[in-house]
Amino acid sequence: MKTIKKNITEETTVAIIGAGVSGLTLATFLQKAGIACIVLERRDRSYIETRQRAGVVDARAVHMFERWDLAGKLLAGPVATTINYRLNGKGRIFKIAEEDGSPSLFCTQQMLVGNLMRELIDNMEGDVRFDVSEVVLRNEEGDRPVVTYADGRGSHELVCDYIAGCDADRGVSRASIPDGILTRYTHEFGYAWLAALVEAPVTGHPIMGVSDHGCVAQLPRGPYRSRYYLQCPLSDGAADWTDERIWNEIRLRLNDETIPNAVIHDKFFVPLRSVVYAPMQYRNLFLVGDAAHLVPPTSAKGMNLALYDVDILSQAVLKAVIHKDLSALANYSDTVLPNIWNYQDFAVWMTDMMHDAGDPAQNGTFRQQIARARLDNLFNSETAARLHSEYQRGMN
Ligand code: RFL
Repeated sequence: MKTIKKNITEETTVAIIGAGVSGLTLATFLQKAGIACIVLERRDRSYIETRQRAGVVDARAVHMFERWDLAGKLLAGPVATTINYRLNGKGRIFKIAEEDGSPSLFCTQQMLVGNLMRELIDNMEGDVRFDVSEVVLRNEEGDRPVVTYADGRGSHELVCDYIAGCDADRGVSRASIPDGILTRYTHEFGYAWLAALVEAPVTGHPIMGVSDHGCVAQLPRGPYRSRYYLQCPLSDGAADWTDERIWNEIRLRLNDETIPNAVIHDKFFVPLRSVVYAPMQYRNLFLVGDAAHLVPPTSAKGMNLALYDVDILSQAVLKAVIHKDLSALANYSDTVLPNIWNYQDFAVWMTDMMHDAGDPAQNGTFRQQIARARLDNLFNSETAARLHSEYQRGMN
């Protein structure tokens, strides 16, 4: 029998495109503040709940969740406050200086996303629509924005006051902005990371390793797992890295023959790049998280910057809707971008240091020595160590 597909028109205050970490956090805050919002997500719920990425919610983001009285429900336990910066197998332990207030917390991105979904959908009856397709944004001067999309029930039209583009780098939100409005700033590092999620926990300190054979990192992902990262040429792909090759390279770069092989759950290949789009708004559309900026994973800041954007945007929407004051929304991009550039600087600093200090074929022996001096400085200068701690905690 032929199904009759309907056209359905609805209204809401904020249409949120994308149910990743930024879309779900924004929706949870708005829902808690009594502001109507609908989230549109092209994937299904179980896919989102199992997508593995970041591991640490930095102290700044912890403070934000505390302000919303959600930290206890959403975040997990303490995280290591040390980093083992190894140089050709020789370790030096950097202690991240704690300040007053809450520390950063361990919480993998999929734990946070799973907890947000439980809080938003199951406890607060928030409206998240999965498996939608053909999302199109209309954001004309003088009209209320309209988002159209399709699902199994037919085609839909969502009339709203604001659109939050939380659909990352390849989404439709940023792509809907006419040519000539945004400037794209980008930096390619010229190499990639192979990311491997393994069935072996970090047993000592999280590792950031420099080696003559390339960078290697091991970061915690729960009591049983960790994620290894291996620098590799852009010409490689995940298929070029067999499990045996990965373990051999980890042993070589950490200069430790005793590391045993373990199960590798997934591998992906991430070309290292930094990107910023400015401004981060156009009429009533506001770009959030990876839709507006990317940082290399060396900095562990992508998710945390997305949460920073949500912090500023949620407060601006509250001011606009509850107090009828549009000033913070008008200044959203100008408020957020200085922080983004600050952490782009941190990400470039970390990435250059960790890679240039290794294989001199990378950028030459002069850059190798400079990068090693930078690394030494973290252990020789209290001022440098303090600044590094501030960046790690997201408090700079
Ligand atoms: P997300 O989390 O990718 O969510 C975007 C959502 O939008 C949906 N979507 C659409 N929905 C409807 N219609 C469309 N047309 C759509 N197009 C897309 C997608 O399905 C998805 O659900 O973006 P968001 O919210 O901006 O959050 C950004 C973070 O996810 C990202 O920055 C971090 O994962 C980056 N990142 C890390 N960040 C950290 O803070 N610390 C880390 O240690 C860290 N490690 C990492 C990372 C990213 C990695 N990859 C995958 C590049 C490690 C890796 C390997």
